[in-house]
Amino acid sequence: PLEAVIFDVDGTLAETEETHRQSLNETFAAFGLPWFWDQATYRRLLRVMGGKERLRHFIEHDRPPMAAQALARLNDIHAAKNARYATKVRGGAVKLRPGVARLIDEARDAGLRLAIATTTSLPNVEALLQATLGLTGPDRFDVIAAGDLAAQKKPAPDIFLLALRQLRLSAEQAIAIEDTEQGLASAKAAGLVTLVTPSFYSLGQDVSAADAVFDSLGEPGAPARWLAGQGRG
Ligand code: XBP
Repeated sequence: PLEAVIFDVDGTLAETEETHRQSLNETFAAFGLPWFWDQATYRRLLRVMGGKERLRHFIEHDRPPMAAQALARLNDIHAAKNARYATKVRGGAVKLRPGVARLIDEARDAGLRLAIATTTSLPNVEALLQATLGLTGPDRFDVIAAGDLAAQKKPAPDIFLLALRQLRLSAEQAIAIEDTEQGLASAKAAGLVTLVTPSFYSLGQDVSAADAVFDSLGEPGAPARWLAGQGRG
């Protein structure tokens, strides 16, 4: 039977990527880098999962001005971005997507355990959960598998496999909720039944491998009914 639901974070729990993008652009300016990622650029770069990996890809493939200096300070730039991001999130810049809070409550009421499997750094996840669900928000999740805890980021299955290991469950006992093609690939490679709810930046991606697709987790009844259906048989 179904025992747990494993949530992705960015784009799934909340539309966080515009806040990541703003924090990045502010950080570039603070570091004296003449770079600006507009939405089209960010949409393209989001195909590379992980903030550090994305920056490295941009430096090595786009060859922007001051690439060498930036590469030497990659970890500092990423840490500064995350500090700005966490401040914005704590200030209420990001809301949960419709239906997310209700689904979390309904899943817990139904006796399911909750977990997170994300590419994002752990402090960012905690800031988001505290800002949106209250200071005890992170406690609603039995397992938070985040960022560099996995050797390989999505679309590799590592982070979902880590969440399953920490839950002490096999893939048949859990389902994943994702928003992107790469996240879906990661969850599927881990053997999980996967629900996809496309987000601002992932809209239009090929998510035909999903077991279910909902425009929003707030569709009346539908995601919860689907979830309940997964427990049978
Ligand atoms: C989304 C990502 C992250 C965020 C930025 O991950 O790829 O890189 O864009 O976060 P997911 P960091 O969908 O798995 O939650 O800079 O902390 O990586």
